[in-house]
Amino acid sequence: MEAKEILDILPHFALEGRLTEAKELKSGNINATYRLALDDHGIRREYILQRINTYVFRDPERMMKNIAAVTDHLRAALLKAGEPPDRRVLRVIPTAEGKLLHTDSSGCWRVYPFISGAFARDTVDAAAFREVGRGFGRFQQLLADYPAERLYESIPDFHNTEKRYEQLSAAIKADAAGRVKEVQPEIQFLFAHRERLCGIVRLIARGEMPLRVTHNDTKSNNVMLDKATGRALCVIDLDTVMPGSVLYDYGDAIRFGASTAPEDEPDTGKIALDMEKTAAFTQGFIEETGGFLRQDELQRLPLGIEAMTGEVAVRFLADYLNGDRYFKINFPCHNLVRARAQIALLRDVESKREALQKMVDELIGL
Ligand code: GN1
Ligand code: MG
Repeated sequence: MEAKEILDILPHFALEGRLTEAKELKSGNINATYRLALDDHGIRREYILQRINTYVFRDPERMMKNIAAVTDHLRAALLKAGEPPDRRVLRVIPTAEGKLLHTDSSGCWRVYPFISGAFARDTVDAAAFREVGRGFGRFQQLLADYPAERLYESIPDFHNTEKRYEQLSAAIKADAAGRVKEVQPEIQFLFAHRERLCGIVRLIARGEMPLRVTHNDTKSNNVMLDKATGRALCVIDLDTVMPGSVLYDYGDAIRFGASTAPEDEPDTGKIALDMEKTAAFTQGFIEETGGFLRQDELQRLPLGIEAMTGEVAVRFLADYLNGDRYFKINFPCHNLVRARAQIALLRDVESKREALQKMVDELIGL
């Protein structure tokens, strides 16, 4: 993306000022994200401009309606709780025509104000990870009375692990990139874990796990923390807010934020679950959600870690076999490295199953 292209996009949005800086933020795997600074008569104003990946999000207009509805609800809930919402909830900046998106031949674009005095990180220490837990927990709490069935499913069956296995089976069958022969141990490992990893799907199907409004992409870098106080301020990346299980949000957050190594660490010997970070996140999360989640949901939180770690391994491996069409990659076997890293993490999580259950049981007073 050239600065010139950004200059072409900006006049379509209801923004004041002249562009002075544009920087691509590379941590996301799906959309293209730019942090912009504008000079508005001597005042510096910062924004996030994103090009939505329409291969992944098939109906961006409806997705943006979800985001507008959810952020309106959050804003009202914060005001009711006596908290100024400005830095605590995303705000969609409309286009000059009053729409939520600008679409032209260069893509599908949206703008949010950048939240000032805040930061988000892939890697956080235990204290900051507790805050991330509070942030995602509070998000669920503020949305607990939002009717989940009103939300559009921006990616149908996003955390339906069973469907993810079906997609992996189809990828193996098609072998579009001729890579199946290289990944036999990974395929065997993942299929041997199918029953266990589809545990949440089974609970939902049997009516034993409620559907709530969930975020569904709870990486630590999706909570902005206040630079001044270190406290959780605002949950971002609302593209996949959909009906789901609390185990998705809890499990995905732990698999990303409590691993001792990055999600794509090539040296699998470095990958383990950090129990101190896991406990810190769990405390923060339960502090905010303990009041409305059912006891059986809380007790089952550890299953979320295994299910979300295994599910994303299935997704990375399927994308590798399909020839890397979904996730952005930085080198040719990036998706395979990611899948192997998640398998290594899953092995370690499994070995800590009892300790994880004990930790959760103690925190919920069992
Ligand atoms: C994608 O792009 P990002 O970082 O928001 C993906 C998540 C995966 C994650 C793995 C819509 O998230 O489900 O867990 O990569 N988002 C989508 O890093 O597929
Ligand atoms: Mg995301």
